[in-house]
Amino acid sequence: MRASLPLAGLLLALGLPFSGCDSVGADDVPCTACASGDSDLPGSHPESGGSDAGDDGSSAGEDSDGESGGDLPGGSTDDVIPVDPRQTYTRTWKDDALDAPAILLAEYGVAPGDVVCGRAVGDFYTEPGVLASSRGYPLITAVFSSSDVLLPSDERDRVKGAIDTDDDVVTLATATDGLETDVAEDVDATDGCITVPDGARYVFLAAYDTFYADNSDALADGQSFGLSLKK
Ligand SMILES: [Ca+2]
Ligand SMILES: [Ca+2]
Repeated sequence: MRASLPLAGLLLALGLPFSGCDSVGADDVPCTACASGDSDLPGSHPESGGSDAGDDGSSAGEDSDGESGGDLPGGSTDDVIPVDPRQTYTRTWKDDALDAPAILLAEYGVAPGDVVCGRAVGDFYTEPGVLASSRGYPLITAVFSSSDVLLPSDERDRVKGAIDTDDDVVTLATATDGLETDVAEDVDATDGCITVPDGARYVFLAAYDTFYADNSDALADGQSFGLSLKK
């Protein structure tokens, strides 16, 4: 067992994948093990054995935190990166969108070559009364970068140090005037694992949308919108 039962229970209680992500050794492994709550890896179920944890495993709701990063903002003891649903690194037009902040990977203990798994938590309203998760689109996209520079919102290639990865997510044209927003380097971060590319020091995250000013956090199940991160 690599983790204590309270942690396992906590992750499961949050609906987060517990096993698989931190044991992926190969590049570009599909993240089915991460996405599935009932992976067949040993130790993934707190109710199946686990007598080595030293307690009765019934304390799923307590605040014990077996990992570093427990003090990060986001209201969780896991590494959840908050994502304002109005933020993006893509081009916007006639839209009061917010600039996506540059997130220092080292702050989350992530370095090039690491396999990290991300999963959107919470939900947002893509317009009043419409949950983003109801659309069948990605929820969060990401782009790695060598620098923290984000160019003005009317430029298409805003992430100056963007670093390409194998996968691409196609972002949609702006709601107003239909300007193209898609760039080559970004990926769908809604639910999957990726190898952090060489040279990456930062990551930018965006809610997936065509118009950002009317977005708001849905606080689904009391959870702020964000990206749950596991190494
Ligand atoms: Ca919107
Ligand atoms: Ca793209």
